[in-house]
Amino acid sequence: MDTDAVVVGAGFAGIRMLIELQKLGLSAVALEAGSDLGGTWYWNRYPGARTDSESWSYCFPFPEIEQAWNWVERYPGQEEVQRYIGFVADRFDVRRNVRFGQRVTSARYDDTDAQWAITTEDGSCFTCTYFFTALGHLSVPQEPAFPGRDSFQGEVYQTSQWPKEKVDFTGKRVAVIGTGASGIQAIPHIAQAARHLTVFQRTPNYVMPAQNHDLDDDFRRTIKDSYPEVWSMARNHVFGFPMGPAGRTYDDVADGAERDRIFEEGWQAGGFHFVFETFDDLILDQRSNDAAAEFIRKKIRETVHDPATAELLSPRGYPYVSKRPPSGTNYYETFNRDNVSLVDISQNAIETLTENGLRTGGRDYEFDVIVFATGFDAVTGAISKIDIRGEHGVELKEQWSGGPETFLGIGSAGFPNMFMICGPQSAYANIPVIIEKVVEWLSRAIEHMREHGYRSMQPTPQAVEGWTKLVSDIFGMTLLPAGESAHSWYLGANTPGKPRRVLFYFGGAAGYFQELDKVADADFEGFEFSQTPAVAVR
Ligand code: NA7
Repeated sequence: MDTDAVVVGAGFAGIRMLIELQKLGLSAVALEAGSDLGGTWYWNRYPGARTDSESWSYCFPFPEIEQAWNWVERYPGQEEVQRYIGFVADRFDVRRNVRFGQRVTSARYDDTDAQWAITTEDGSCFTCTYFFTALGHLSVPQEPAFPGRDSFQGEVYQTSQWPKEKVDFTGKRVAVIGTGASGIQAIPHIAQAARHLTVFQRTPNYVMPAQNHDLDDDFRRTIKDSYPEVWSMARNHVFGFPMGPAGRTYDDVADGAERDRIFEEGWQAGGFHFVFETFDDLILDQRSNDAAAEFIRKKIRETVHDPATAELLSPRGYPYVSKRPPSGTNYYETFNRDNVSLVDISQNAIETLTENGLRTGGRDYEFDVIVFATGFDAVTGAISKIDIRGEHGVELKEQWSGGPETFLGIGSAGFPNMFMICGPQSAYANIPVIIEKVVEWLSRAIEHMREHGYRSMQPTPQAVEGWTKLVSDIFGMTLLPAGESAHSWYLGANTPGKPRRVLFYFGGAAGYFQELDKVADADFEGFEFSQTPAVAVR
């Protein structure tokens, strides 16, 4: 099949791109491995899965959708978000352009006719001029290679590959391995049903209370009436949230009690409000970070009755936010239940799975169910699973063997018309807000090519080098590099053997948007264009 564009993935990014391609009058097909829309929200259907972004900013700024769609919760659950994506796709009638059950295995650029050939697992081939990847940052599950994996006779689940049917934990002895965002959301739900739940924790997290709740009609009305302001705030916010800056730094508040009052306000506001509305230098000034970290540890001690368990749950030795901070609902409270226990595996790795459970620290534990909440081969995992070859047959995997190198997180040198929607080194922020901007930018880029009769574009090696350095320099100005010791996926440090490379632009959503605009306003400076397959124009 030949189309103008192929989009790989039908989550937020894929659907938004299809809508844009339709507006541009281009023919397009999206190839999706799952059997429905949703991407992350299709696969991650474990109990408790929900966003850590408030619903009214975890969406697209289409006025007709904003008015028609009614968010139910402050932080929508998996089902609600997936339904939203379907609603948007149907409103714009793009679902018919999605081919489900199509896992892409290779993408090859043909130098002679400047076309991409995209092949899927079942051997189908799609040729196109524009090749978009919309793969998500967290789409390749990672299960540690524990010995004895096949010997375990009970049920095994992975949070990010959860079955569509309800999993019944009633009366069962359950293990959860991993206390990242997924484990933290699943644990309180599993604990309610299980006979006994044992949580295996390697690194304690700083868990914010989500303070989730249902939305009422008055609130929905207010939001619907103020979407222009919501988006304006989100686009100017460092993380793409409709929040203002805290407007103060550590040194502005000398009194410890006053500082705690500010932290308490952030804690009550919930989720990322604690990060962004307390002190603006939390990830820049160690003292500010230490104060926040100590406040959170105090909250853990106040919540968890058993002091030894509270201490085990208390993160130490790495800065707050240097690992992505999760939001939880009744997370710390769950450890007060009689049927929940916590096992620290920071010093004693899981040695092996056994027929009846697992062994760690020389002790055998018996389970009916083991749940892996062990995260993802983040950001580069999905793209590295596709055999992508650009000009002259150059392999992307080979080019990125030391870590990804992109310009703006969108393009890589030597890969004409391959566009990553929020690829490696794009902005780390509330993802739909970033997707919206990137898709608009891509639309402008395509219009630019059409106006000038260009056939293809790709970033120059210099632009890629400059961007990679900028991304690394910005990261180095923060406290975030210290997250490496705590296996932060911002750096790929959660995946054994993965080259360490800063995987995101941490200059904020607004900073990223300025960079994108600067490039587009200067006739896409940093990209080279080609009118025919053979002639490059700088
Ligand atoms: P995360 O945040 O990467 O969490 C994975 C968890 O699994 C984390 O607690 C890990 O411990 C643990 N883990 C990983 N490997 C092992 C091994 N070998 N042994 C024991 N424990 C292990 O993934 P999530 O799915 O929870 O969340 C990903 C993102 O989704 C999240 O940040 C949000 O953006 C949404 P570690 O901390 O590495 O010591």
